[in-house]
Amino acid sequence: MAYFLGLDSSTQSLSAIVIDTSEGRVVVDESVNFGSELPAYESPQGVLPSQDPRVRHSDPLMWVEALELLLARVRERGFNWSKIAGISGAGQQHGSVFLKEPLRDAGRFKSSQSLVDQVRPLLSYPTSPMWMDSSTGEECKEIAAAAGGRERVLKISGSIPIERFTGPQIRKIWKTQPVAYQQTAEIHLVSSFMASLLTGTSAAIDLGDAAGMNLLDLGTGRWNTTLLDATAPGLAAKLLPPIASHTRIGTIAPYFIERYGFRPGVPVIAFTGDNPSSLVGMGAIAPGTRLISLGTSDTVFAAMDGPRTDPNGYGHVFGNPAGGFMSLICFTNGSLAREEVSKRFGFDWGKFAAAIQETPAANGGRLIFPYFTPETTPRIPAGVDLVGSEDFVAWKEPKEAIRAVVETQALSMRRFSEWIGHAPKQLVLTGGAARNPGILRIVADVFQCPVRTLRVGNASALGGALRAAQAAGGIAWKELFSAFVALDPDVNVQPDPQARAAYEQLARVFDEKLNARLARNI
Ligand code: ADP
Ligand code: XUL
Repeated sequence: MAYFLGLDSSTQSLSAIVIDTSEGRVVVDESVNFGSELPAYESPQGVLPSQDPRVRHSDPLMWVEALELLLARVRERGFNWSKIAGISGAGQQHGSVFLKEPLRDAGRFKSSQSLVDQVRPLLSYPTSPMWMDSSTGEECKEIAAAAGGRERVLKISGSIPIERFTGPQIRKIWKTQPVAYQQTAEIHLVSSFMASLLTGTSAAIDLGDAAGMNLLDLGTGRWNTTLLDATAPGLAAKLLPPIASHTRIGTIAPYFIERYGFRPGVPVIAFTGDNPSSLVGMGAIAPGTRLISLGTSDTVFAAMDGPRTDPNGYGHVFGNPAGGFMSLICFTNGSLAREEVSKRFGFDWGKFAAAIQETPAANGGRLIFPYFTPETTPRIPAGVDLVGSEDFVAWKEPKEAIRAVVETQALSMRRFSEWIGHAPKQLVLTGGAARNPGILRIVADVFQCPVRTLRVGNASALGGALRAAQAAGGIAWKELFSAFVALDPDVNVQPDPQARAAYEQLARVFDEKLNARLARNI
């Protein structure tokens, strides 16, 4: 049996990739978009509406229903799920799911009823705080104070207390929803929640995703008592001990065997975070390649030799699912900001790319900050006008405005990823926006570095399938990468050396303007 399934439960969609390792082919590549296909959840971009711009939650039942929809659709299109020999996957990082009871009986989900109806009563809190939430500034301060300072939290967990990270989010639930917290028996990340559904039994959190919680001791790979105590009382009892990412957590639950025709006994390998999974899906488990994912958020990441931390407190250290560590910097206003400007001007992605081609590098020194929602890198809280809407209104020329937003994003990625060290020799890009030639051009010119993309677009779902093949199928990474991770021969964007000086100048403008705005507003 040579078919392996990788799932990716991301912000806006759930995707599945099936690889056939005997033929070296991707045989299924399918997605369910939450906003357009599950409108009943009223989450156009995968997130529930909220009066407070800092609060961002999602409905975990939407992810459950998407799983059913996806499995049914792939089967309707003629794929037989009984071919699958191993499953793994990934979830958007940091988001938490609160369960009233641990799942112990793999047979508890009955195939005669929908999974959504059976999961609903298990939730001790109906929604999941997710990575775009920035409402836990107070909790971050409290955790830092109780744990001996931000630097200490950084040293132990690889990140200072971060608003979107799970620990501060859990603390907020404990403070504001004490009954729900008290009724919670188990807390999951999106990754371990999705894995638990598939096996019908509670899945532990893997070391890759666990590092995004402000709770893990990176050195020992265990939950850290100081951080647990600083976060919420009784937290240790609500978390299963973290596990290595290659751990086989169980086999596919009878529910999926009966409903979708999976073979009994198919192993499920621990799920991980979408970024750690992309590291695998991009074949970059060893240090040396710098990766950029242009999804809902933009992330810059790379495998690391050791757990070196960002002295400025913006970057993070996560677990590398293949062992060791990875660095990551996350920019909340990635595609969110690009969508915002393209919508304002009524530009589709084709016109968006053309706008960049028709305007000069560095736009004569003008910038537009892309902070349409609160930003994590640099930290821009809600209520602060950092887009500089006065600049925006003054932009009579939409094409220049589009270039300005993307250039500012690229400059920000360059500046805030400097701590990773060594200048990259090549950048490999993935995510929805990596299809846009205009964006690739700007990234190549700003970094003065060649930009490549991969043949299989969804690196996170592919990473899930590859991890399943490695851990459940015993296939070596090298073999898997040579079969499935190929650079797209048609995309090789060389930097324009003539743009170098213009971007050095623009980088200085960026620093000055950003520092001035940060000083003025915060
Ligand atoms: P996520 O995994 O975070 O849900 P994806 O990597 O699937 O995100 O990327 C989805 C986003 O990619 C869309 O929201 C859209 O803004 C953006 N996108 C899709 N196609 C293009 C394109 N041709 N140019 C620019 N952005 C695009
Ligand atoms: C990473 C982060 C996002 C989410 C959603 O720290 O918050 O990239 O994983 O993709």
